[in-house]
Amino acid sequence: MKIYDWHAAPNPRRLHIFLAEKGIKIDLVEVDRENGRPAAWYVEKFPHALVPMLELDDGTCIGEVPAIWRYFEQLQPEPRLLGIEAKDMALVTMWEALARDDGINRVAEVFRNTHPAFVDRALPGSAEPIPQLPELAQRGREGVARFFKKFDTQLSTNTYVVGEHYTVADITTLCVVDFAKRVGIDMPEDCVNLRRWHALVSARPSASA
Ligand SMILES: N[C@@H](CCC(=O)N[C@@H](CS)C(=O)NCC(=O)O)C(=O)O
Repeated sequence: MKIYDWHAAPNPRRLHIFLAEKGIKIDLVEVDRENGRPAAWYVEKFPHALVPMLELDDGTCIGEVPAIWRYFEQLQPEPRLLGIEAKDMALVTMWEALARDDGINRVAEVFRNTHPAFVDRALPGSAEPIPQLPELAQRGREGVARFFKKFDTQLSTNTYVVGEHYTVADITTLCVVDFAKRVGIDMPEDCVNLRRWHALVSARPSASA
């Protein structure tokens, strides 16, 4: 099996960190870009035109990071990164989804609606031109501010995003905070809980996977 990748991109990073935590090594194929989009050969193989994607030895193509996580968690359960018992699993799923929807998608809204490389490519995965909208960048910035506050509050009573164990909720949240920094938005000074947590999870070897 192999993973099709854009190594520096935030969604593939969610997968790299997960695999590093589990100690799983897989062949990576860096997808080349054509006019900024994934190359035609890749889109033919995987018409959703997004990375990362896991291709199994039988040719099955699995996209969407949580689907790929679930596949590997089933193959190699330890360390458990999707939660352990029913309540814990539900909370991990909830907080990971919040980090994705309130966090990574809001930063992406800023990034894709401002960066010159994304003119007419404001959403990923589409061959149709999608124009940049400055209003969406502004809405994204406001969303990122709400994300910081929400996660700072959650981390005021939790060592990790959900309780005392590192999970995929931490992985996506870390990718949000570091992606936000790339677009010039840092954690507010008064988000002391988020900052404490960020130092903790950034010190794990997986953070540089
Ligand atoms: N929901 C998807 C998001 C994947 C995604 O948006 N990947 C970006 C890279 S971070 C991409 O493929 N971009 C392609 C493009 O910009 O055309 C997942 O969980 O895998």
